[in-house]
Amino acid sequence: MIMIENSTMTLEYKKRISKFLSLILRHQPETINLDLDGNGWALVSDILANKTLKFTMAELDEVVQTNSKKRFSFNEDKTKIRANQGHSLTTIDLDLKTQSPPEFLYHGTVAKFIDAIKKVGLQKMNRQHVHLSKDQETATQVGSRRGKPVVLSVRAEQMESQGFKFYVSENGVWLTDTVPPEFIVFKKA
Ligand code: HQG
Repeated sequence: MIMIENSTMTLEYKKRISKFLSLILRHQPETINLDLDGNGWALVSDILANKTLKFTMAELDEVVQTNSKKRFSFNEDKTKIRANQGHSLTTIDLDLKTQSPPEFLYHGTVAKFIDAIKKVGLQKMNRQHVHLSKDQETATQVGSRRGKPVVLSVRAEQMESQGFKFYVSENGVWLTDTVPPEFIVFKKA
């Protein structure tokens, strides 16, 4: 077994742990028989005891602190951990507070989805919410995960004035339930 010192954790190893945490905290806790409470919290001790991917508390701490998107949070005494957003598990209630959005929010996607989005708007697909970014740079990065990015502008303030609710996750992602096509600005390709 390769021992990895806290201070010398490679980016690759951190990414492996981060992906593992996303899997068990957002999508499939059953892969390691992990219990999540109604608000998405798991016991850190349960995670460290898992047999699939071994790491120490110091390594977990480093992954949580240095994660570029702040995907995970500890509770105050670091006995519990949860994902800040992105769940596909429908039973998790993150207890998000509504917030008033800026005039525009942005959504990064790719060209092959545009026809469908024009017809039915932005949908949650496999997640609990539609994810929106506060700036075009972030939306460009989100879209780039799937290919050449297309950034859509969403008239968020106008949506709110018509009764749509917006939330912000712990790590600054704007969330809403759906964005009907009439609130989306489709630029010509
Ligand atoms: C598209 C990552 C067809 C949508 C990112 C997207 C983000 C539609 C895909 C976070 C559609 C869903 C979320 C419709 C939406 N017809 N396609 N009506 N409506 N789509 O991954 O927003 O690394 O569930 O454009 O950085 O891409 O996980 O959502 O392409 O913050 O922390 O369907 O995931 O963060 O894909 O990404 P996703 P997303 P993490």
